[in-house]
Amino acid sequence: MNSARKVNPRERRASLPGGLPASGSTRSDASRRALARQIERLVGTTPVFDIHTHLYDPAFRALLLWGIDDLLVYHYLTAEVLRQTDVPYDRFWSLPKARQADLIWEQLFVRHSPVSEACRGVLTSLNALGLDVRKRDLPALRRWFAAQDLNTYLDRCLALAGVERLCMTNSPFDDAERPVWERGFRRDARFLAALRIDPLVVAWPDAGAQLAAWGYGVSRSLSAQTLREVRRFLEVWTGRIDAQYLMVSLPPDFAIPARTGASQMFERAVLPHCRDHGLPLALMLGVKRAVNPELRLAGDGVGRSDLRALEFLCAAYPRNKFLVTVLSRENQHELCVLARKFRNLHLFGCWWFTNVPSVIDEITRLRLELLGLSFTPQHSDARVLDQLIYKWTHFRRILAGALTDQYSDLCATGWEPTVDEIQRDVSDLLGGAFVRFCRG
Ligand code: FIX
Ligand code: ZN
Repeated sequence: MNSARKVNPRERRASLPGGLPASGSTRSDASRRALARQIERLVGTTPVFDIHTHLYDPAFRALLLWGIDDLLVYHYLTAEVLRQTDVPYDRFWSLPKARQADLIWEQLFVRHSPVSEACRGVLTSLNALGLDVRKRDLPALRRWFAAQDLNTYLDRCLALAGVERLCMTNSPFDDAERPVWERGFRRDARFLAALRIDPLVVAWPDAGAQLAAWGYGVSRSLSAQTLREVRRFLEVWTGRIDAQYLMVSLPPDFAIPARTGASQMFERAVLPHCRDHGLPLALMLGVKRAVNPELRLAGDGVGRSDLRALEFLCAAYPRNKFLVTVLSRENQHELCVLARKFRNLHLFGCWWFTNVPSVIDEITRLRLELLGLSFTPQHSDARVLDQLIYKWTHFRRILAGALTDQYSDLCATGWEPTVDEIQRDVSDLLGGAFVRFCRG
């Protein structure tokens, strides 16, 4: 990927200011501040490859969400507002989007200070777009967004977020997106596809009934013929969307090997397919779907995953590549240790409930300490275009802080990283290592 920013050749050769001070014990405050500024600049200007989002190529039109109302009704905020009000759930869902947004604005921004990460995120994005958030004027914000042209606005959001390319989440089982792929369209090269296959693994035989309706010769039981047809389905969709990887989210108790349909589906269809195409399989582990169904998309919870399943997969299938993120904070250390054991395992992102500054900071430092630079510390999971701005602004700040500490500790040993070396490392963290893993 073309991610290296232009560096002045003089600067390239230079070591960072500082190094061991005369005493040999600590760096001076001034040299540490210079190091921090340098890292902040490199982290702030290196383009990102955002490897998991729920955004769509603009050709999908209304499926690409953007603007103030979509920012406000993000499911992270619906979960928060439904704690602050006693509006009955069904009454809330019966409201049109703009009225839901009004309620969220009133309750989470006006009547209480917007201190949660999801609230702060809205304000970071608005502020970066040059909007005056002090006025607390929702109608004025709506007027501003209504005047934007989507294509120009898309470029602006990507530029403000520093996102060069991103992966969508593409499900053939989604009735809104499937017909767009089937019709065909001119791709925007910045939007890459990832084939999402949850129903095949967690909702068989319902998913089988869908496949049968689309002309695949499948039955309820996972017979050899059915599994062949599932592989044909995967072939068709991998090719149609030019998938960069396949992806599935799994509950905490997912087990493999096991005498379950999910285990069979993996071992006899999904893994062979990924091997044949050299494609990674992304596993998002630890989600408990619909803990409170009344909250709809906001109703999912978290559980600690049994990572023996992942250990088995990595060990038994060395020719498969696994991209993995886990939802439970309690799993993070164990996951890092697993990644040290298996080179076919690449960790990515601070997913969903771990995507809050205190936990991102902890996880990122842990990964740097245990894995060095061979992982992808973040993805945005953005569902609304404008969220790219805040998700990456907030993350870059944390990454710069963590890297400053790591490089300062390095300097204390007498090893002085050059600007070029730090640029290389940051480019790896923001997409380069992912690209190499996928190609390898
Ligand atoms: O399964 C996923 O890809 C999750 O990221 C989503 O289902 C979830 O709703 C989300 O948006 C989390 O950030
Ligand atoms: Zn997601």
